[in-house]
Amino acid sequence: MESAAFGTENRSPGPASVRADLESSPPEPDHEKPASADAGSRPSELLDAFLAGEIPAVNDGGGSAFMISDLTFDEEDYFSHSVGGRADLDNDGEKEQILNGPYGGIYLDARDGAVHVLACGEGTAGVLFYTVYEQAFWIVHCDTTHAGRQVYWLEKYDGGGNIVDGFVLSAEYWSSPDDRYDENSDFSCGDEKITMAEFEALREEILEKAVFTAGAS
Ligand SMILES: [Ca+2]
Ligand SMILES: [Ca+2]
Repeated sequence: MESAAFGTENRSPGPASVRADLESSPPEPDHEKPASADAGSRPSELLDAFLAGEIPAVNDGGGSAFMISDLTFDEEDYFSHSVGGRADLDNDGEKEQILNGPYGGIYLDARDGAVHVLACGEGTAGVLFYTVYEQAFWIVHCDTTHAGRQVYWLEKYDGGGNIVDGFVLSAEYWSSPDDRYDENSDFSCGDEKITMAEFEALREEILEKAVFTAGAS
């Protein structure tokens, strides 16, 4: 994860949000299992094995590995997860597993004989969703619920867990009276300044095919 690229307010890194879940749902002491299954296991079988509680998911970003039993699955709990669908989030022809949940939940990629965290919701200033843009899947974090800004961080992955393309689409209006969004806001896409109309057109394009994975349902 390139967590440092995101804002810091009201955010916790993925592993911490997983850890927070541990407090309401104590882990079972089965972390001694090997982190990888048979090297020949297909991605879909590895994801099935994770969902069945047979293997952990590893977090390349430095967080600890976790079992599905470490996550909260309780409809009554706002910080609950639920098993979502599968989609080719990294454009490698294999489907990844979505766990709907807090701030967009967790996306899991099976590769090299193990299940890896590909992306996770990072708080209200880093809400996770995915979309299809320019004929590819993109993983997006967004910050749209705070005053003074609307920011979308878009990242395109390959099957090796690498980010192969990315850009930030943003509107900032900190300095306007009442944090008001209008044509005088600062709009940018990557390094380029754009107009409000260009910003809104791009935002519409990105949101048109967006799939939101926050919440447990
Ligand atoms: Ca894929
Ligand atoms: Ca993959």
